[in-house]
Parts: sequence; structure tokens; C-alpha cells
Amino acid sequence: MGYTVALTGNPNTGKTSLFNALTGSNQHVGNWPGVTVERKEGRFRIGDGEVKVVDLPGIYSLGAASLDEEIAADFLLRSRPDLAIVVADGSNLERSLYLAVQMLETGTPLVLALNMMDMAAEKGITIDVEKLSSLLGIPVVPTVARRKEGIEDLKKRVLQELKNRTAPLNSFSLPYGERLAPLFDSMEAFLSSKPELIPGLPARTAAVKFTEGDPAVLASAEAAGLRSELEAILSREGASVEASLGYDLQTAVIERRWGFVSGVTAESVTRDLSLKTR
Ligand code: GDP
Ligand code: K
Ligand code: MG
Repeated sequence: MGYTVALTGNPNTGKTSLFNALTGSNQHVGNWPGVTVERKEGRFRIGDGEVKVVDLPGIYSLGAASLDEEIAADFLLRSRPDLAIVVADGSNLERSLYLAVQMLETGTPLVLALNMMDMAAEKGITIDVEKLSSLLGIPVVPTVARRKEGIEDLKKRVLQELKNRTAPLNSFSLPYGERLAPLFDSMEAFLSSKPELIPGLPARTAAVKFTEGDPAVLASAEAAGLRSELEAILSREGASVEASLGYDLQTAVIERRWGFVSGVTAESVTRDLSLKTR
């Protein structure tokens, strides 16, 4: 049984180190189609499972603001790996979680690799792994990729998630707040009776990404003949939301995501202030 697993995360969180630790010398380097961005693919076996791992370019957001984001988002949303390992920098958790939350919204099965745990310890940062895992609703595995620590645990958790297909797919829904939620409810209700804009992408997430102006979702809506109706909902119901918030919807979405992320961080991270360097 073959599975495909993607490695995603911010730049410099240790994705390639983790990729190397997972796959050893069993890897292949090429380019993404049409561009000169490096594409690394490798394999590892665990028990009776064989897992193909794809190392994606580092990104901060799941949009199309750069070629790296386009490549990573396209692979994650269109090729739909069986699971994604989100690599987080444990010494800078809050920033890493912004992408993790966007990945949660895609409904892709996830495992969070909490990397750089040595750096976190040096900075006096303690992370309550169980708490973080329960707040996000996904397995969290501490790692130090550079020293190959936590790799076997990570493989085990990944295989467990891949085999656990009887559980319903991730039904994470970010609390967008009383102003934005009714707008997304309307768009979601409209989309729910239509074929999925992007196969596998939850209707609510499609609504959020449409509101953000995500080019892949806009293009899919256009192709499906749904763009003008979605825009009509946005202009009918979005204007009053913007007026009551005092800023635009795109900013509101980003602000709510960061609000969720900082709440999760506050509940799961403690800092020993005596070790604080600056
Ligand atoms: P990528 O950009 O996400 O692919 O990250 P890399 O794997 O290239 O790692 C970036 C830098 O962080 C390199 O210098 C790695 O040796 C280092 N690194 C990776 N994992 C760890 C870790 O767990 N702890 C520490 N201290 N350094 C790490
Ligand atoms: K790097
Ligand atoms: Mg890399």
C-alpha cells in the first residue's frame, strides 16, 4: 500500500533536515514542472507501509503570493497528498501555527512536527505538547531534525493517521467571529449544493479563500460558473460586515486567524523569563 505525504512549513523550520532524516539516501531530486525550483521526493518504509515523501518549498501562507507559495499550494490543494506533515519551529511557535491553521482548514489529514525543540529549550520555552495537540485536534510530535531525534515517533504517528481512515476527515472550523461567520454561512450554504470547487476542499474553506481572493479558488469558481453568484453574496452581505468591522474582509480573515493562533500559543507555551535573551 503506497501513501504520499507532503512536508510543509515556513522556510528554515527544518523541512529538508526532516526529509533527509525520514528518507535517508532513498531520495530523488528534480524540478517542479516548468520551473527551476527544486523538487525532492523520497521514500521510507514502516511496518508493512511504504510512504512517499515530498519536500515542498517553505511558505508562510497557503496563497499564491510567490512562486514558492504557488507550487506548495498547488501540490497541497490539487494533488492532495494523503497526509501533510506541518513542520513547526518550536522556538517560534506562533509564527509557524499560522500555516498550520490554514492547513487544518483544508481538511487534509495532518501531523505537526514540533521541530527545533533544542532551540526552544535553550530559549527557556516549554511547550505543552498534549495541550497543543488537543487544541489543534491533530497529533503533535516533538523533533530535533538536525540530531535525528523524534524521527521514529514521527513515522509511527504518520502511519497511524494514514491507516486510521475510519475516522471522519478533520472537521476543523476556525471561529471567525459573530460578524464574519454569517457571511461564510451564506457562502457555504450556497456552495454546499454545488460540486466542490476544489475536490476535497471543505465548502466553508472555499468560501473563506474566495473572500480572500485566492487565485486558485477564484479560477475554479469561474470555471464552475459560480463566481458571479459568490461575488453577489459578498457584495450583498460583505459590505455591512466591513462597515461594522471598520476594515476590509481580507484583513478581517487574517486578523481572526492570528487571533486563534495567539490563543492556542498562549495556552500551550510557557516561557522561563529568566532565560529570555532580550
Ligand atoms: P528548511 O528550510 O525548512 O528546509 O530547513 P532546513 O532543514 O534547511 O534547516 C534550516 C537550518 O536549521 C539548518 O541549518 C539546519 O541544520 C537547522 N536545523 C534543522 N532542524 C533543526 C533542529 O531541530 N534544531 C536545530 N537547532 N537546528 C535545526
Ligand atoms: K533552508
Ligand atoms: Mg528546505
